Amino acid sequence: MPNSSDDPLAPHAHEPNPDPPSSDASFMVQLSDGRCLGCSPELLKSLPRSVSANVFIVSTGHGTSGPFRFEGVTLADFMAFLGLGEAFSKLEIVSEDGFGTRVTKGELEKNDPLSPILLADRIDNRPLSRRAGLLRLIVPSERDDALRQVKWVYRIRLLI
Ligand SMILES: Nc1nc2c(c(=O)[nH]1)N[C@H]1C(S)=C(S)[C@@H](COP(=O)(O)O)O[C@H]1N2
Ligand SMILES: [Mo]
Repeated sequence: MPNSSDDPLAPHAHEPNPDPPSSDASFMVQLSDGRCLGCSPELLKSLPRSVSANVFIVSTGHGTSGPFRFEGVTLADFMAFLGLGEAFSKLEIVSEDGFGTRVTKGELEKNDPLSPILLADRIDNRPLSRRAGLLRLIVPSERDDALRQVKWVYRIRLLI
């Protein structure tokens, strides 16, 4: 019988990984037919910019840090820029270390303009370092265990 514990993206206890899996912050968007588009964080600099302020990173093992002001491009704007805004019902956002989460289209549609779901490349008015997670997915509504705050985004996969 399928068990949610077989799914690494289901809620689970997790010790945060402090070390980037690589030095290269390139990432890819994987279409539902398997094809991949290569992307670089540079691309985000030329897109409409958004901010999520008052974000807390709540580690169950190491306490809470923040509030932070994360800046970047909303995940919704990024997918629309690629012309893929209607091409999925869910997105799977994973790092090379296997950590990840899923975001539904419904969540993107009801994005709070004051705290949207972001692909963040800046924190507190400074560039986000690779060590701190470049690119980092920020899901401001998650305030329990940081299990959706994906550091080192490596692949955004479209699920239909
Ligand atoms: N890629 C990746 N992202 C991750 C993790 C991880 O292990 N790998 N750990 C998560 C957990 S459990 C926590 S508490 C936070 C820690 O974020 P920080 O290192 O910025 O404090 O990152 C989250 N994002
Ligand atoms: Mo955590």
